[in-house]
Amino acid sequence: AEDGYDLWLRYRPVEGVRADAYRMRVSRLVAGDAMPTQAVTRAELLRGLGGLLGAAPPLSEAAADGAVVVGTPMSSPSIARLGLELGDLGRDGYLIRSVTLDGHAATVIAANEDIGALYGAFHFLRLLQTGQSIERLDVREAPRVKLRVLNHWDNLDGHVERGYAGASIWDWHKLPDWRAPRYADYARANASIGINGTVLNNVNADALVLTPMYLEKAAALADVFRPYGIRVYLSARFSAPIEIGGLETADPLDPQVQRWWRDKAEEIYRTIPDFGGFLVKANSEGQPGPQDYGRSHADGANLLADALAPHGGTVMWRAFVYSDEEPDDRAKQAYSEFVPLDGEFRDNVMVQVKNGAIDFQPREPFHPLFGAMPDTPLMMEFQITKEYLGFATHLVYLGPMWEEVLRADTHARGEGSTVAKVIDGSLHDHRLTGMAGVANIGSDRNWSGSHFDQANWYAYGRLAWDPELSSRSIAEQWVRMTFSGDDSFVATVVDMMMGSREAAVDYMTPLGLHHLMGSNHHYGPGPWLGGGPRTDWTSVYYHRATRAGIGFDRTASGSNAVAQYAPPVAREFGDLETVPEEFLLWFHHVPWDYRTQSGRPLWDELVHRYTRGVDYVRGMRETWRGLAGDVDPERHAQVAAFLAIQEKEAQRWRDASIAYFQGISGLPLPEGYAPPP
Ligand code: GCW
Repeated sequence: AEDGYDLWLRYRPVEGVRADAYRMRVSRLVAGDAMPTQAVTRAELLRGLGGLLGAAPPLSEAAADGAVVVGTPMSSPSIARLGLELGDLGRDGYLIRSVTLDGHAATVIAANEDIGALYGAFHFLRLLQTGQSIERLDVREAPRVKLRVLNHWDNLDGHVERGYAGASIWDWHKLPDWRAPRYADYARANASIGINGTVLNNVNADALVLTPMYLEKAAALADVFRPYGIRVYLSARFSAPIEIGGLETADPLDPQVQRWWRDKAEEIYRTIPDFGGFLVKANSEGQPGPQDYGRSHADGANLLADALAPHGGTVMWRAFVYSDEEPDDRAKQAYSEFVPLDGEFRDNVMVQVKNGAIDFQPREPFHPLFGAMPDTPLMMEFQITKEYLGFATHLVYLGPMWEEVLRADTHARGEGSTVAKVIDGSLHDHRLTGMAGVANIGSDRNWSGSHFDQANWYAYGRLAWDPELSSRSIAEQWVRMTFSGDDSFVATVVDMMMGSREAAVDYMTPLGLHHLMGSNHHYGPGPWLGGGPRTDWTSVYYHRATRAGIGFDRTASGSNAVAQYAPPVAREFGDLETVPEEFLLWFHHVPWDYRTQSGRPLWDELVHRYTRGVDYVRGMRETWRGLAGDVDPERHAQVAAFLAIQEKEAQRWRDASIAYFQGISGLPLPEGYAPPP
């Protein structure tokens, strides 16, 4: 059934002349299976080529015309004999090349390590899945980022925090004895896009996950993932020494606490020899942390880093913090707390920074920490699950949002100091590099809660591999593999996807507005929300609308958050003349009649954009309706139904927001715009 379970690894038959051309080039497969990674590589090629070409190529030992030869110089005598230049490909890189082997036209997929060959095999399959020529191949690929991990916000009771795709896929109850086949499919999907790590449990962590019973369960998952090059990590609760260790303190400078973590690390590595390390959320949103003992984030991170170091583990310490006291501007807190600690972290610590300073909003300027901690490797944290972008029903392709952030210029070392170069380590010369994506995966048959949300998982992996890829080309590949290779279908769907994020910004939070969603659920509009325990959890704190104007003044006359950026960026954002209009109300408080670039006064422009967002969704519905013949009825119907929900919700966002802001501005709707009901 076309239920989406196969993701982008559908391997449906290629038709026509292209199929014949492929068959000529894929007459047999030369691939070993002596090691687990080799075995899964060979199995994937047989499965993929079998599906794409109608029959799997026979396995063979010797080269022949049309042989596909996969392996490393160690595993494959043929590859060793070719004397390929593999030096700079590292552990994960590969090359794919059309060669002459013992007088035969063959294709080699070669790497230094088995895992590189697996990545190469997936790349080769992708060429066929996307209808590329495989006649004269000369591909060289190596990832630009070392740790490419998913963060599951999965609780041990099966609930997924901010998860919209059913319950957790980890069936803790049946682990370790029952290893659901789905775990291997999860690993295949991730390996196909280069993901090499997964944090199994929520950053709001339960210390129980570090007890022997759960470590056994995690070890079973690690066994399933290992052949696919995926390491298991766990979120560690900072107070675990108290909760499961019987200590009275979790003070990072206490020798007993240090010993506890060292012993715990040893125990973990006895159970999971290739354990990746810890992810930690500390002193944020009520989580325990080093500050509870008057210590710094560096003290806390180094405690765990020292425990993991003898085993080669890494600490991913989150910078998503905000203090118990109410700030003058929450956007400034992570920078204020972390920049003074630059250089104080151990070598095996990475600081994991969300893309923006508030919280995964539909649009935020890049986080001011990027570029501001030259002596600390910073990891990117993107949110694949769409907490603030309509959950699973809204069709919102996140590729353009991530691309926008990665291409943003921090100016930390002059022009061209993009966020991508911070993340890939090239800007400040770091070898430890990483990207994290908060997973959108659950027990739903289609994994992600909707067919189009699979694209976000896919795009995340591709960008973690190469942060400079274009989100359009990623979308194009994904559509070809997931739906159809028909050029006009692909162009239509890709266009629709590419505009979808801007549409969500328009109908939710245009012109730099942010954090206007309903409290707790974060789904629908709630710009009117004020009061409560902390103003920085409300909406009115962020939009600051009055009869006179709207927006958060983050310039020198306001919170001066803008000063956290490098001077050229601070100047650009801080000046009304130069601030990009999409960040206008993020940085400035302006009167309702402020003239925007379109010539419309601000109020009219807001109404225009809210309306434009809804119109875009209506357009997507029509477009999709027109594609009924090009997609199987099952998936077509679900996407259509979800688009109908999205239109209703977009309309609600628009109407509610306009009605609310109109109540403040007191201004009439511009001509031609329907009033909210
Ligand atoms: O985005 C917010 C979410 C919380 C989340 C927190 C975080 C895991 O609303 O659910 O908690 O951020 O990133 O720590």
